[in-house]
Amino acid sequence: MYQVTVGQTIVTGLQLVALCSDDNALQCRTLLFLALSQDILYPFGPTHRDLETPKMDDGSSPEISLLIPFVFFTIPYRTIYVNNNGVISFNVQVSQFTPEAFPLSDSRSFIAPLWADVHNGIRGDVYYRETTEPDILDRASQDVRKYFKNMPTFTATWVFISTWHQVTFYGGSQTTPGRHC
Ligand SMILES: [Ca+2]
Repeated sequence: MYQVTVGQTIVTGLQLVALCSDDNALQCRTLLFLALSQDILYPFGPTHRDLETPKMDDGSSPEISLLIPFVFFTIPYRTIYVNNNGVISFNVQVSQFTPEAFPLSDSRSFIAPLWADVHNGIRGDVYYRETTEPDILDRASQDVRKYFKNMPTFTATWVFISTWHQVTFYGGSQTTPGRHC
């Protein structure tokens, strides 16, 4: 991914964690993590049975069927796509590499943790998995209670983890990211 500078700190990993609870009515939230090291991120990669998007410019995962519907702005979605250019989308893949302001003029609906011209065909990996592992659910529940003060009893029953790990940008190389934005 593009290297992001936060203060004097350079961030080289990004993860979007989507999670839902069905305690009462189904409710879902998303958490975004920028990381200096893998320690901050939820576990990811092949050893955690992650799947990986195609290593190519502007590529996407196949349509991913979810164990539960993910509720986004009151609409339940039963499938999603993980797109290399930093977008989790509903209904359609997104190959668009130039971000634009929301709401989009064509009414597409998606989550854009890092909408940029990523090129993981050159460097890096885009991983994803859904899980109901107890350790992950516990961590997700604690994170939601920590970051959403109005949800002190949130109990995650499902989690989707997508990770852009050390990806570079279109025009980058094996030794980039080196561009700051
Ligand atoms: Ca791209």
